[in-house]
Amino acid sequence: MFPELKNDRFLRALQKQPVDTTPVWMMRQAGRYLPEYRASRATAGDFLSLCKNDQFACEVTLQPLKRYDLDAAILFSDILTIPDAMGLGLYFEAGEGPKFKHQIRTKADVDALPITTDTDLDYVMKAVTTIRHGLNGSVPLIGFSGSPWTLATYMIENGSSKDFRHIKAMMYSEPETLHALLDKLAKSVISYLNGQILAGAQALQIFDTWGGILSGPMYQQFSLLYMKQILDSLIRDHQGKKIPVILFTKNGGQWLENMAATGADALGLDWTTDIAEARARVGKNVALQGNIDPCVLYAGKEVIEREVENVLAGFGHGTGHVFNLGHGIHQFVNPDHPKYLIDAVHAQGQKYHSKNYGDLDALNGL
Ligand code: 1CP
Repeated sequence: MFPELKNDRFLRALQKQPVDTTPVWMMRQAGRYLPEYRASRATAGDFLSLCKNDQFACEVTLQPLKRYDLDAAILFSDILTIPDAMGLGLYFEAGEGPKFKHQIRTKADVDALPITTDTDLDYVMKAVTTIRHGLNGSVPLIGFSGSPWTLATYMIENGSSKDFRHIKAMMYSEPETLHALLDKLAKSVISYLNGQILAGAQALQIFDTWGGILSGPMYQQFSLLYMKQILDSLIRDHQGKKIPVILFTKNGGQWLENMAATGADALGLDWTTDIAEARARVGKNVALQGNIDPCVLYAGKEVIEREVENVLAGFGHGTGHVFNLGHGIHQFVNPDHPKYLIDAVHAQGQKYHSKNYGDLDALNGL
């Protein structure tokens, strides 16, 4: 029903199958650093109108692919669609980031929340299908969701936070209330992501942007446990194709072994983790995605090419690496610069994939 996939480098690398060169995409690749994105947003009216109209969502998803030789597209949407569908009333205030009309602070607030299903987020499923057709088989489409913990931070703090004091206060003084919320979110995320697979997503990423603010034991109980529940309930094979899942906990570098044990196919790394060490620790079990500092894109071509080489060499020879930024691209980046990065990954990446992959894995001690 969908056109045949022409470039499967990204899906192959996630499954540690041989590739000709390292695949690359960028977190937040569709967004404010692109003038054409800002123009589409102005036409649509605002950010949420872009997300809620499948034609607009498709248009902005494809914008970075027109400029750069990317190996994957990511659904244009936001992680906060689930809390919005739970009735919290998401809105964006200029310069302030996301906000809700209703915040979650008490057990009564949590008890009143519904568990959402994919039909509550019909507009997202429709966008996935429209984008998949719009891609016309050029590259695979990534679906995504926030992790339950990360979604809960926004619902309880009512937007972005610097200290996360409300959610942490709840975690220590009323843990059962927070667990009840995380349980509802995990169930909602499962239907949401499975819905995206049925609608046409070919890989998934779970964004645990705020898992890294937790202590080790709290990370296990309040973030990782729920991501594991999600992984256990996702459709992992659809119409004869594997649907790889990437788990990204920002600042989660110390917990890679625990993250790999969830059964994820790949782990996203931020730039604070050494990719060579990460590969030595978990590279046998999972592929790795990352992890150049997004601020490298503020520099010129030569520096970008040098830093790309450092990350490629850090991972070393053989498959199992998807190149990415360590977090989302910044809105002030010059839109000419990502091209230097993406072309450098493809050109310089070839030499890491040229021989017998099994032997090269052995050379790397894997
Ligand atoms: O003004 C605008 O145009 C809105 C800016 C914007 C954009 C472009 C927001 C608001 N969301 C998005 C799109 C978005 N968000 C994508 C699109 C696909 C792509 O990658 O191209 C994705 C995957 C997200 C995911 C997302 N939203 C995350 C997880 C990833 C991450 O960067 O850590 C988070 C934490 C959000 C919340 C959110 N939505 C928007 C903003 C500005 C934020 C962050 C607020 C904060 O800093 O806490």
